[in-house]
Amino acid sequence: MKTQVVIIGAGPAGLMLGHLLRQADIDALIVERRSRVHVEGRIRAGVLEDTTTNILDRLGINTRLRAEGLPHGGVILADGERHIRIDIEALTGRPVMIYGQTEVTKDLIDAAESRGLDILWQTESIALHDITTTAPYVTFAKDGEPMRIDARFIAGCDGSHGPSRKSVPAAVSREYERVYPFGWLGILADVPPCNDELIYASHQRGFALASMRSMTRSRYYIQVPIDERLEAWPDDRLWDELETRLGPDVASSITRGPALEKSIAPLRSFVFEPMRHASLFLAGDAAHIVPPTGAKGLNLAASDVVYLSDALIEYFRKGSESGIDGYSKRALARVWKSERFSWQLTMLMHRFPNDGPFEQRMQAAELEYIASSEAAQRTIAENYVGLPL
Ligand code: RFL
Ligand code: PHB
Repeated sequence: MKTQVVIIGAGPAGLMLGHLLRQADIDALIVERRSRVHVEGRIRAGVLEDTTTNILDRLGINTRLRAEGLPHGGVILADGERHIRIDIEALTGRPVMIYGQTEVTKDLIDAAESRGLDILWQTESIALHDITTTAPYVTFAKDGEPMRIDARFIAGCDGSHGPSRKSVPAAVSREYERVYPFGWLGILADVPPCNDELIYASHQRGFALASMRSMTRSRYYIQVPIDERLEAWPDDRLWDELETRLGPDVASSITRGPALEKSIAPLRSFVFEPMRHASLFLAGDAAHIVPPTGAKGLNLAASDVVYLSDALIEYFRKGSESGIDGYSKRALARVWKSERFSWQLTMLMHRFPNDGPFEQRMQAAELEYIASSEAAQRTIAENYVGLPL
């Protein structure tokens, strides 16, 4: 097979990139390791910046998003004593949108066929070849048959464990990493949310987050030690802990229900530079990871592929390489700012095992400052809603 851009991975990065290229009449094809059912069922992000909703608008894949998404004009930081409301919309003029990554993924997959975006599901053993030439190709197996796709470019949108990043030699790349000594235990349940806006709570026993997917589906998280076992958290223990950490006022509004999904995700900050190596481009989690505290992962995947599709369209339409040459630098500039925000919010809101009374007073003083300063609230609001592209 032959195409112009072969995309590895049908997560948000790969799917959005594929659609942006197809909209510009560029041939693209996606190769995905998992099944469609698996990809559509993965429970992940829930908060979309308007940079991300704008892409879905631009693609015309927004009917359900506009009908079912919940615009949120504010977000709450709670510190045990008070709720600090960050009025995102008043401070930035823009809201964020609550719409699950599962729904974004489903909408993009549903629209793929009619737009000539082929997705090959359940492929095995993908390998990248000749990426330093202008005729790279990938090989893999599908239904036991060996296959090969030739392309002008390869887009590595294969997430944090995919093979694309590993194809870039260590001699020309650099990794930056911070691993946090805790994870997030998440629960999804078909119960109404406890509050009409998200609550990020800093508590002596650890961080907690009250989020939602809709007015009938809630998503909650608590900070747990990195080596925590899921079996240690039957639903009732988790609901008890959420009530404690979110505080009595919120607790009285929590509706309990059986877990539709429950899992523990480790927290990590990671950046891989550069995001291009000759004919290979990296986008999304393949190039960087943020801790989920800032709700930035999916949104960074979206901004990467806007930059990348712009660059590839310029290349195929005008024969100009300036866009593709500038891609890595342009994308990384936004990546590092989101890394900073996600790291800072993580440091502010979590309990660190080695922190003493001084560090805890610093967290308390920072929350106190945020509560009293519109400038501090504006800084949080403009980062949370998404920095301009
Ligand atoms: P994905 O979604 O991981 O997709 C990569 C795809 O590549 C496939 N793949 C392969 N395909 C072929 N061959 C191979 N060898 C392959 N290896 C892998 C995978 O099967 C998969 O389909 O990466 P992408 O597209 O870059 O998207 C990134 C986002 O998924 C991620 O950043 C977000 O989910 C992060 N995130 C959040 N982001 C937000 O913007 N807002 C949030 O509120 C938010 N909350 C979260 C989150 C992530 C979480 N977890 C589970 C880590 C909450 C959590 C708990
Ligand atoms: C979620 O609803 O899954 C969610 C919301 C906000 C975050 C992280 C995750 O910061």
